[in-house]
Amino acid sequence: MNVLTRHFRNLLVVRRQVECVGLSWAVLLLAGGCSGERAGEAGTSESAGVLQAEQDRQRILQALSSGAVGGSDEPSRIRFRELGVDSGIEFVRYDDMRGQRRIMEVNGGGVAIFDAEGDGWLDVFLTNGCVLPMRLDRGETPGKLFRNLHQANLRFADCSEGSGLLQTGFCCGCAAADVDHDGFEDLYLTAVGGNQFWKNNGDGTFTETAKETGTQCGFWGSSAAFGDLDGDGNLDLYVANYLDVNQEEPVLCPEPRAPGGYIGCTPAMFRGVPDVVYLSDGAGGWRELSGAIQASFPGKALGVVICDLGGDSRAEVYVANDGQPNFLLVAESGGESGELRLRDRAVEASAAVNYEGFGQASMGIAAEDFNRDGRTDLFLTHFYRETNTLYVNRSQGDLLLFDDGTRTSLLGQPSLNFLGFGVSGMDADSDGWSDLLVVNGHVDDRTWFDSQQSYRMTAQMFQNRGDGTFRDVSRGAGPYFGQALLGRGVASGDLDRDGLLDAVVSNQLDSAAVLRNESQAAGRALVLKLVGVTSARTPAGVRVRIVGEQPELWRQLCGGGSYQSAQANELYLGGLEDRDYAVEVRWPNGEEQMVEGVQPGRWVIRQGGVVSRTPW
Ligand SMILES: [Ca+2]
Ligand SMILES: [Ca+2]
Ligand SMILES: [Ca+2]
Ligand SMILES: [Ca+2]
Repeated sequence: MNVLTRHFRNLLVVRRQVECVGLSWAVLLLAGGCSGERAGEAGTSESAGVLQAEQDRQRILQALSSGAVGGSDEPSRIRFRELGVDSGIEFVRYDDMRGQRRIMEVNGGGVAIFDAEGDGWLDVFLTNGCVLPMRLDRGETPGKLFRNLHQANLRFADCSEGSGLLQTGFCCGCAAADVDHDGFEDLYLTAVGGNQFWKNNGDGTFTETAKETGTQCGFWGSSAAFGDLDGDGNLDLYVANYLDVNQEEPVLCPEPRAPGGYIGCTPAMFRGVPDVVYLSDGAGGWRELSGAIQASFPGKALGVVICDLGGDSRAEVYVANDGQPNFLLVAESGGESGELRLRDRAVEASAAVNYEGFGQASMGIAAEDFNRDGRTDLFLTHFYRETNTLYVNRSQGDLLLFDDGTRTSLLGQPSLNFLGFGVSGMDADSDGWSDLLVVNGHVDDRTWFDSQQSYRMTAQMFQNRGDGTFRDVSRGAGPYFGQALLGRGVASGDLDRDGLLDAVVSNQLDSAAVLRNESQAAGRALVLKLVGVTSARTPAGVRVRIVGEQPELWRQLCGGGSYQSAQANELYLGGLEDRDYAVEVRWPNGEEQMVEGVQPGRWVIRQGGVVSRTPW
């Protein structure tokens, strides 16, 4: 079955499914129109589809015989060492779990990898929960800021107190970017009952500004992302909101047979709440854009990424909804007011539901060009007994189109017994191909009636083989991948500046983990910090390409991604040799800059020409 046939089938199945979630008939008719046009084309290329299917089958059989499936013991280059409390990061998230299994307790929190004081070294922030309802919070469980001490053995110091970044309340996700162009990255935190916006003062301290900027929101915020949605050069903010919950009298699900007398209620028992967009004036002022999101239902959003998916330098927003079709929001100027509108095009683009037409329980997102064809693909983590799903980007021109590559990539089967949350699409072994680090853990302990359904789960590492398939290399990736945990947020960045991407994981009921990358690098890497001048200082959407590499070797700076976590605002291009390269930078405002004589290493490229190299 080829791309267009699948697209047609998805539209038919989604038509049945969306009735459950209240998608309007207007959208269905629109989708039906598109599918009708393409059905004829699909029929004429049926033989090509059969050939493709046979090629897919051969590739899967070949991969099976080489041990790619089922977690082979064949050694891989990828290896991580968990540093434990020696790293200086000592943190166990508090979620006020008291046995009633309130839905707010089980979704955990995230991690931000960002530069808190502008010294070029990546620091770490972990969000924390508190006693619920929030009015009982006495500030005893703050989020923590850990400053990078620039040591080769990777050490951090807790500098929460000194920085004034004293997060209280029940915080979940985080997003980091320099939103007011002063050279320092600010931090937005989502929460149950009032989000927080920490402005970086540039002197190592932070000030909370959500109330004065009107960005508190008030819904249960899960993930957030920065990106320039209206194209004015200032980074806007998308807040992905989850469920309508009452902190004072939460919905509970008593179950006498369960230990403790309760089971976790499913999200289906709650209403979704709409996401919110805030537009920035670039100087610290924010305005909520009401009616910005043109989708047919409010969504139960857990993850969000802002990325250019169509290749036209215009930002799209992809939203992971829990148990519902996902959103692919395309920016357009709306009606008489000329205000920005984000219209959901996920159904037409075959990116709303998976190959079988199911709206899966989507949590985390990795947006990377996994097959190096120049287009950013999407990988989504999902519930137990659902596959994680790879949406391969087939967009051409103005047509946004995705193909479900879960089966052919071999990423489906190994995810069935896992409940995935955070995911980092990192090139762990520096061969130029983006791999996948997935952290897992159930939301409910169901072991009392189903011993197969683990509560704590191991994290997984999938190596991109460069031929469209991935190999589960978890077993050889270090002892951390043998530990059963409740993994939630994960973010990556080159914390120790050795040219390999490290990661930090936020777990529930267990310590947060610093995973130092000790892989055998297949190639050298270029780590780039891009500094916008006429574009936003954190130039979300910037694309960097290594000239002449085939297949395409490029990266895009996206906002958000993973689950409730903020990835380092740096670009990592691996798989290089020790020689000079020419690097093409496409800034978000369309300016192009060619930088020649770039060797592997850490570089800062400032828009308009200033380039500097820092040795490893
Ligand atoms: Ca720093
Ligand atoms: Ca803007
Ligand atoms: Ca691609
Ligand atoms: Ca790789």
